[in-house]
Amino acid sequence: MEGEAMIPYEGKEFSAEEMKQRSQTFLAFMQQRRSLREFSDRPVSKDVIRDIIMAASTAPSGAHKQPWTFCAISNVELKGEIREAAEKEEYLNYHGRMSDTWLEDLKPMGTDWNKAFLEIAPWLIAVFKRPFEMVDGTKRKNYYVNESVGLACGILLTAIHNAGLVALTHTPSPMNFLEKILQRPSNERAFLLIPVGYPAEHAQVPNLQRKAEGEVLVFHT
Ligand code: IYR
Repeated sequence: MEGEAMIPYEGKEFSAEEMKQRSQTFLAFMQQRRSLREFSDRPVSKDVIRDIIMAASTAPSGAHKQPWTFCAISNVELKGEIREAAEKEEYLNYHGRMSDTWLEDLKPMGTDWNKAFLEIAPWLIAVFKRPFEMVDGTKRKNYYVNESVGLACGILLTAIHNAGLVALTHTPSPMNFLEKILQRPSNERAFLLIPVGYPAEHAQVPNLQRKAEGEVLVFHT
């Protein structure tokens, strides 16, 4: 039995000064987030991974259907299987399936088909979207599934950064091998594969600049 239909909102309000301080501090903190491809094999506790994922699962979703499943993998054999399958697809991507323009655009990232990080990182988080649910043997569509799961992944990456860890938003393509290896039910589709851990010692990142305010923000006041 659910509780009452509506309950009072219990949010915290900050003074104008505190609000300004918090938003500036958070922006500066988020400016430090980087996608990494060089991970340490240092272990990360299961409790931290659980908290990070449950933070992601607070995301808003269409009709509050929460159409996501997060598989957190530290099992060495499974990570090996996932790496092997991902590299098989990526080899084909980098050797003919991706356009010349795409390969050119990726040059600054220094990527190739080798995905050693899938075995080195202590955890892989495989995110699945659930386009529909099976309810009493019938299909019930979920709503705004990509938007909902994308929002959850944004919070996931923020929670990882907040914990002082690093991640890569990895998109092996196609990635239906994840559904098979992790034996997901028929209503789940792989959405993203996110290695999580500490950065490798002396890890490097591409020297990229983020767009400036004038390029991404339009005020209508
Ligand atoms: N999925 C490939 C290619 C790739 C594509 C984009 I768009 C990137 O920003 C980075 C990589 C890979 O992971 O190597």
